[in-house]
Amino acid sequence: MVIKKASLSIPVPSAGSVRSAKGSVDLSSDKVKVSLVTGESIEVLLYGATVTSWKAGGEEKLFVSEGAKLDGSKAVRGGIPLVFPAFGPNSASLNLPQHGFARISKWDFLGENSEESSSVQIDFGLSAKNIPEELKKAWDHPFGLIYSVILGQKSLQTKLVVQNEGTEAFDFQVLFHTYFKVDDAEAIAIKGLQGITYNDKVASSKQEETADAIKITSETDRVYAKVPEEKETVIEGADGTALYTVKRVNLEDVVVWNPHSSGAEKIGDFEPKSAWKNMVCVEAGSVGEWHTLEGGSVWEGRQIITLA
Ligand code: TA6
Repeated sequence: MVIKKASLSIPVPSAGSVRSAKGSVDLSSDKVKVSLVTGESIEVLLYGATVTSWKAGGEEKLFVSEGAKLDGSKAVRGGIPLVFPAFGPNSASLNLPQHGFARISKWDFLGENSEESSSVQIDFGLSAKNIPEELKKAWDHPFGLIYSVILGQKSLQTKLVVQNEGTEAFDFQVLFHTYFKVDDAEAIAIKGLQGITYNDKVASSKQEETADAIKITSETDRVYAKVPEEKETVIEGADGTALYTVKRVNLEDVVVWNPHSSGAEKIGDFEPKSAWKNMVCVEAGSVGEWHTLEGGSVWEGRQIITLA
């Protein structure tokens, strides 16, 4: 879906709190916290606009490594890092850091802009002015990003709007790199991807998914391509109940990643090394191909995560 450029004039608030009947939005120097009157909450670092906590029913729903840096010194190992404008090795081919620059840049907080009575939406902005000169040279396009994080009682949504502020088209990829917290990664099942062709980055092969229930038994790193939007991805617990359901809007790929014990050993900030058992990444995005965005146009993609 591409819509013509929208003009934005949202005031950028200073530090402080905004309270409403739904809850509160608290801005500090490095993060924003949203708390609903019903008890749910999120925390989002201005660094990378990285969601680092989502609490519901008194439980943390996102995995963050104990070795994660939360001081802006490197991409957060956990939560929901935002991959843009390129995924994985494509970043390197553009001479960009792994997974691009969005997750390692300081975003502007654009305030609360809730559109629904049952949820609170906070927005973040990033444009060429926010990114270091050397990265600008690697991907030199006049872009604007508006990233929305929307907290509901039983849901968390992340939405990215990409604006091409120039006259020349540019290509980009995008991914919400969500680290879901689970009790035992080897006991869960991931459903909704049967029949989809995937790129197995561990086996370096392309295969069709034959399993109705995908199990994590070793290092798993797969890009499921062109997954029909109506096929939601479900993470089921050991007892068969749905823990998380991921719905995509205008995002055609799903990445499934768990480093398992062998992979965790190789990742410096993955701590403790046994914590691979307590996470699984199911990532909604568009990373199999490149999106071409014409000058002056706008693209929007969204994931909607719901709890059982
Ligand atoms: O999304 C899966 C993946 O691309 C894996 O290949 C692995 O590299 C993971 O992301 C973590 O990447 P990071 O750059 O955060 O260490």
